[in-house]
Amino acid sequence: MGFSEVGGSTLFRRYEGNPILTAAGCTYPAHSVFNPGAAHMDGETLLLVRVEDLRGFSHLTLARSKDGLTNWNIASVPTLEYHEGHPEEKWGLEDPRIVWLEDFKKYAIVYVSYSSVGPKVSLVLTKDFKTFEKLGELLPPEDKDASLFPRKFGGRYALIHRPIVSGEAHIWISFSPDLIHWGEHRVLLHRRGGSWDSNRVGLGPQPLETSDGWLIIYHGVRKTASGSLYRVGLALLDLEEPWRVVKRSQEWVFGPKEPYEFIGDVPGVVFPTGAIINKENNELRLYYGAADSSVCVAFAKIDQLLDYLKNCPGE
Ligand code: BMA
Repeated sequence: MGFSEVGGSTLFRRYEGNPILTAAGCTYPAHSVFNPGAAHMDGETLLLVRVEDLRGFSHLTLARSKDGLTNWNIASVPTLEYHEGHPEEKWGLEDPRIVWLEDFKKYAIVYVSYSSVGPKVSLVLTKDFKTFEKLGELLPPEDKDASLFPRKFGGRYALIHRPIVSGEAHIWISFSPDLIHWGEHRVLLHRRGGSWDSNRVGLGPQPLETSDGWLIIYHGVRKTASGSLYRVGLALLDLEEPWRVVKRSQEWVFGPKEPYEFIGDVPGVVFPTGAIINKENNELRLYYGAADSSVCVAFAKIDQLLDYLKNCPGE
């Protein structure tokens, strides 16, 4: 089965310049910056960063960099924030995941819109990250950790999300012909009793298409006597039937270890929400929130992740 070094093996390597973004580096007063969605556009890495303001509400702000690591150009005002007419966002916008929707020739950003009756997953479209079209919530509360797939399956869009059903937090997949009406809801990845992902699981970054299937990076939560530990696991979904889980790691492959992952608002949290694949060297940059306080990045080779998954069991 190939059990690896405790704490997530050697698959992911942290960037030595972590954290790459902090509240202190924000262009306006902010409490924390974390859990960014990521996209590649016009030769730049774009991070849509969750910024928590000094009231405790979150909005999303764009940061751009040529190499995706340094010299971040951070917008001087919030990029996406609550507006009247969107009550689903009254308590803030959180944790975006971004895909390029070829159908629309637009980026689809699915994010948590925190309504006064609980968190929902909502959709906004953009072609340039300058103008945005808010389409509102996709599903009722309580729901989080969602992303569209970049393409359709049998004429239907697919959404991975994490509703809480009867108090249980599993990862689900749902389908829609029009991005409005959702159905065919199925559990995709269960939380696993006794394991590092025993209390909750939720999608990490957007699903990543590889030759072997959709690479899913997800977070798993274990509650401990001193709080929850958020770690990261891998799964592989069938390319054409993404409701079929082909492989799932038994171990976590990345977990909190560095001081910046233990010191902050929520200690013991690594929470990936964005990923960029550099096609030239097949390297993945995984963007994650550390301790709900800063933005960090880690690297992995796609081939090594897929090789590792080959030796893992199915769900
Ligand atoms: C989850 C989400 C994330 C957060 C994580 C750890 O439920 O709310 O935004 O990073 O908890 O606190």
